[in-house]
Amino acid sequence: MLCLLCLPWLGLAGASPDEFVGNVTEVKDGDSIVVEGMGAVRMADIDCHQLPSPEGVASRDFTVSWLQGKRVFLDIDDMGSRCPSGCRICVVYVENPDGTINPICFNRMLVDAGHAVLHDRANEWDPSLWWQLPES
Ligand SMILES: [Ca+2]
Ligand SMILES: [Ca+2]
Repeated sequence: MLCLLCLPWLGLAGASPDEFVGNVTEVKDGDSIVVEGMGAVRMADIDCHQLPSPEGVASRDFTVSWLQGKRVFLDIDDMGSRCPSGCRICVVYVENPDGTINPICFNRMLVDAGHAVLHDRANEWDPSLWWQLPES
């Protein structure tokens, strides 16, 4: 039995990827997904290139390859911000093959891969902290 409380995310500065767990049923574009039981989710503090530009397609394909059908862990905005269409704003974490949570959030992975740029909006996160991981 997986012990959720034993997963090593507690050392993450300000991160709480335990607020929702669900499978990704749809990837709308690079930074927008649909999570089973949660609905539409917009990734916080980043902007991907827009579809249908080639860069937008590449961003979406990157997210599809990582997240489509996969289990994700969501840190939901404690300040309650929503995207213009009403969806939740979240930081997304992926699962390692051994079932632990990858401490590098997917929002950062999109930026590191060149598929998104930072856009620090009013919410609970300072995205610069995503590059400050604790020693393990
Ligand atoms: Ca939160
Ligand atoms: Ca922010």
